[in-house]
Amino acid sequence: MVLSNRLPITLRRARGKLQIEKSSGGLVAALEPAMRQQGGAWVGWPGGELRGGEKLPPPKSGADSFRLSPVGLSATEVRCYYHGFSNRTLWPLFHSLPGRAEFHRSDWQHYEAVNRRFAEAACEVSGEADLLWIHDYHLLRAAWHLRRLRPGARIAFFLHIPFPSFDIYRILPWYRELLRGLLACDLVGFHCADYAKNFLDCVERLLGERVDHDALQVEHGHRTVQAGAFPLGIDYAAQEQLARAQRAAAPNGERLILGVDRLDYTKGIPERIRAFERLLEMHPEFREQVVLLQIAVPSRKQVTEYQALKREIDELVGRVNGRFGRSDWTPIRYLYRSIAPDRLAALYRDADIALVTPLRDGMNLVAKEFVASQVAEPGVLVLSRMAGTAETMHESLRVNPYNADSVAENLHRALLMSREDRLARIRALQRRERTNDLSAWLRDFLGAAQRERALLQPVSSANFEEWLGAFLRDFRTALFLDYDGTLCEISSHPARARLRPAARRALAACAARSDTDVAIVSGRALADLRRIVGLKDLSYAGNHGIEIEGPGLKPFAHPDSTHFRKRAAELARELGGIREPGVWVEEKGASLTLHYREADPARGEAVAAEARAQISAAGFQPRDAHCAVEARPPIGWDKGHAVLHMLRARHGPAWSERMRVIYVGDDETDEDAFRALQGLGATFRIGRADEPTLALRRLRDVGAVETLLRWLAARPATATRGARRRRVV
Ligand code: ADQ
Repeated sequence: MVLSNRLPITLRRARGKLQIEKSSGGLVAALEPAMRQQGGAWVGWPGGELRGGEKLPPPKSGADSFRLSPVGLSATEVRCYYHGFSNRTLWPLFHSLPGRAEFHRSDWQHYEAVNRRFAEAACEVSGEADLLWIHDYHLLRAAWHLRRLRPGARIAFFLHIPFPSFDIYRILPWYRELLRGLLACDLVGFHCADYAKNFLDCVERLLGERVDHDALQVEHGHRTVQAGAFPLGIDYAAQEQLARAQRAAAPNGERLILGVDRLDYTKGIPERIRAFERLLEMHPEFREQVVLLQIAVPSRKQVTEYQALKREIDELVGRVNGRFGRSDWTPIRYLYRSIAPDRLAALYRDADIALVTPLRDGMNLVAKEFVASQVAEPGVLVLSRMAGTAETMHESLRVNPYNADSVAENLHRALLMSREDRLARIRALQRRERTNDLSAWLRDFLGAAQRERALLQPVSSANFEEWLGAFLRDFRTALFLDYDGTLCEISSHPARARLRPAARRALAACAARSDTDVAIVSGRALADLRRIVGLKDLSYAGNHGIEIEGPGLKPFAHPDSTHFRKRAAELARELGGIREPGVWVEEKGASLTLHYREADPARGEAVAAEARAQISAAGFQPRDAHCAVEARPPIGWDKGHAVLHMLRARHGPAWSERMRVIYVGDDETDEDAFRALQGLGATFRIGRADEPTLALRRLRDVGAVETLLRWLAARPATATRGARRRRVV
């Protein structure tokens, strides 16, 4: 099941009548043959709207058929999702041209809505066992919606454009959402190893997910996401055959330099024309000897930047031709149109040089088509280092497209290159492309998409040494831990949530160190928390920090809490009116929690809704927890306030000069502490990875917290007390 922005067919309306044409472009050419072979369905935008009664062509009968599932887009959606967010935001940014990128919230909102519709359409027409294969930058959020609709689905993604470096990527205001979109997949494929590396780097640094850089895997909660490089190939045999079938062009004695592109600013066409101009300046002997034939297919004509680019190229061509042209020789021939594949194959075959100089390109199929078409006199490929193809096409003459002098020098070198040298280079290029062709790509990608993956190895002490070793050295450590879901698994009843003996030992060992303060910060009532943890030498903050006590601390109760105790008791009585088996109320002084974990799952949401309404009506704040709703007094005090209070109370207002803080938690209420400690501490969120977090890193489970405790307990004692400053993680 394929999802891509465009279907392999395009609807056009000429004089009111619907016409159906085959879509152009590398993606369709690559996938259509595979879909014909395998069957399945293809979800995409047909480029126009069907009116009442009109239908898409029926599927061909027999095994080689696949269905088309059109997603209609309104004019606003085309403007905001397609021309806007896809082509004005993501396209320039992902091509490392951030100066050209625009960021508009409404474009983003339409992008999100259209991605959701694609996901819904895919669910309608696919079966549970189907592989859902999403393509390209228009649909970076689709997997996130698919995963919600179908948690067990097998989802793969392939990006046809570059994935930029961390430095560029983080400019995007919605960087988290897009990364989380990709992490909803099982496999995320790129053209190049460099792009996969950039992606993993962003996932690690921006989302705090654990990454195995050797295996190219991400620990995403309880799933493993595989990244990888799958360089796209062309249908080599077909291209070669097409080139052979063309008549030889009548020789007119000129050497031909060929440029073939969509008219796009990433393709570096003006830069290429300037480099050709430099060649004519630096090497006048080639005037009247060479011609640059530049063919540019019109593209994205509605976007103003593309209109401006077209004008720039028109002017540049005019200038160079005016400057160097003779009555019988025009240096640049420029065609602004699409060319039929057979004609293009003949040009590729007969060109002396293919000049492929994008400023940035995901892969670039023109370079590959040129190589496959070299069935006559061998030519030379001059190729930009910024194209994905440059990662493998070593035998081309690789250039920096921004350096006109160097491109001109390489053109000069190519024009003078001996036949033996040209032949050796082109044969090596051909061999690689013949082997790594389109069907090899499909086989590799689909093979990887079907593979089962084990979870990453659990975190080890070495991981914590790497993340925290330098951060903690020479400082006292203040360690804050949530209890339920962090130090022990969530259980069906709070009374059953017991610390494992190994965790209790490690916790006690941390607390016994003279250079480490340990505090437990929980939504439980203080007395309950102290009882269930059962360790001395620790501080405890109960009721989300409304009540605090511990060594070196004056017992603290928030001044407003007494007032709310009475009202909480009343609210508890009211909530007792929800008579549902398995539902019960835990009274915690100034707050309370209604638990429904043991209730009929089908009734859970209704119970929670009723509880939330009653809690709000009583003037408390309802907050969702694990199969529970908490009622918190509206006193503007949370775990974040509690942590900062404890640090100040114990170590004075300048605590940050002496202390390093670690906070570990697993739920929404811990986010308050993560926010309060931003830039001040090392924060970890445990468990599910599909919720957003402000923590710096994520850990999979309670076992990881135990490892952290053991590492903290065993590390060498701090010698000096915080005189030196170190970077904040
Ligand atoms: P594009 O940016 O479209 O593709 P490219 O890979 O070069 O770039 O593919 C262009 C295709 O259009 C080629 O097959 C070429 O033959 C054809 N074409 C170009 N100009 C033409 C003309 N004037 N007439 C007829 N045909 C023409 C995106 C990414 C690329 C990535 C592909 C596939 O930007 O980096 O290689 O997807 O993943």
